[in-house]
Amino acid sequence: VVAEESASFRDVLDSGGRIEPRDEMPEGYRRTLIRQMAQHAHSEIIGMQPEGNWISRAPSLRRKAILMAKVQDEAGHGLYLYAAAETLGVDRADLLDQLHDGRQKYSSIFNYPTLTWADVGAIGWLVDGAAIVNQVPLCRCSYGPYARAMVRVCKEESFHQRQGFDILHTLAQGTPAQKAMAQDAVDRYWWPSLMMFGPADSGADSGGHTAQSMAWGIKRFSNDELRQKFIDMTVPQADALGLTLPDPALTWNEERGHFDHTPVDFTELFEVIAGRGPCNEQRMAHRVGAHRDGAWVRDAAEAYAAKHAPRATA
Ligand code: FAQ
Repeated sequence: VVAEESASFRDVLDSGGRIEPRDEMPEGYRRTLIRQMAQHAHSEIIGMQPEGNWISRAPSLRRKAILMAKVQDEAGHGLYLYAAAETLGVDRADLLDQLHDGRQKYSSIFNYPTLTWADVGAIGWLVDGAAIVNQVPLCRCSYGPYARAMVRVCKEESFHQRQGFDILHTLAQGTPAQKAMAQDAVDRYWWPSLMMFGPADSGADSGGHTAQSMAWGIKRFSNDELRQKFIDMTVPQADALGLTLPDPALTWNEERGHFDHTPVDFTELFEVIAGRGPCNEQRMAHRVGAHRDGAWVRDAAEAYAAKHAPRATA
């Protein structure tokens, strides 16, 4: 790790190559990747909670089996991402400590409650849909281990998105009460899903990391570009579902070749990121409690490894 970009590092980026763990890299590049990858990993495991809330109440055995598989996939995604982050010389246990004491973040979206079964559909359709739009370009991220982890994650997210669409499709074709439940879930999850892409590219609501992350080939598109891509993709899908999106300004702009929309209220995003969303306290308390309750499993695994270590090296 070096302070400045070296010529060899720049050459790899300019030729579209991959930076690998043993390659020389600027300290800022390494730190940015650790921040983003850890935040991404934390999001995957905190993201198990809102849907996990419905496993015991899924409306059929089939829906329950599918939801259990999805939530388990999310644990797997967390695992790939923590393992990928560890190639940058950090320790997973330390990353978890940083999540637990608030030094690292997780996605704002998982601080919203899942009030009905339709919310599980809205999460699959909108949240996984947004995750795919954000993560497909990350398969071309300049850091090899992150890019490779994203390939498999994206394949699994595509299945997740289809299952969410299928839940909402079934409800939207059902009784008026079921259709209303689906519409209510979409109404509540639409704006928070748009906030997943992060703050605006410019102005008072802008983030700050995008320009540097794009120069380093970590991000390939800006937050607003990806948000627009997601909106353009989702409007026709809402039509196919027979549901509406809660934004009267959504209209096709022929000149821009995109849907126009009401600007996102970033005050809400910043409030949620600062810990003041509807479920932040509950999510963190559950996570910290699960970690504490799992201490004996980690201790047992360590004792087992220690017992078998001499045999493994013999
Ligand atoms: N929530 O300058 P930028 C999933 C923070 S999908 C919380 O734009 P950057 C799948 C940001 O960290 C969700 N914090 O920053 C799933 C920064 O903080 P700092 C996970 C946010 O990094 C589905 C500050 O604001 N996906 O889990 C958010 O260049 C269903 C300034 O922002 C990923 O993490 C937010 N929404 O761009 C699982 C994707 N937005 O350090 C279960 C990878 C921004 O300055 C169920 N990450 N911040 O204090 C990324 O692509 C990027 O990190 C962005 C943010 C686009 C999220």
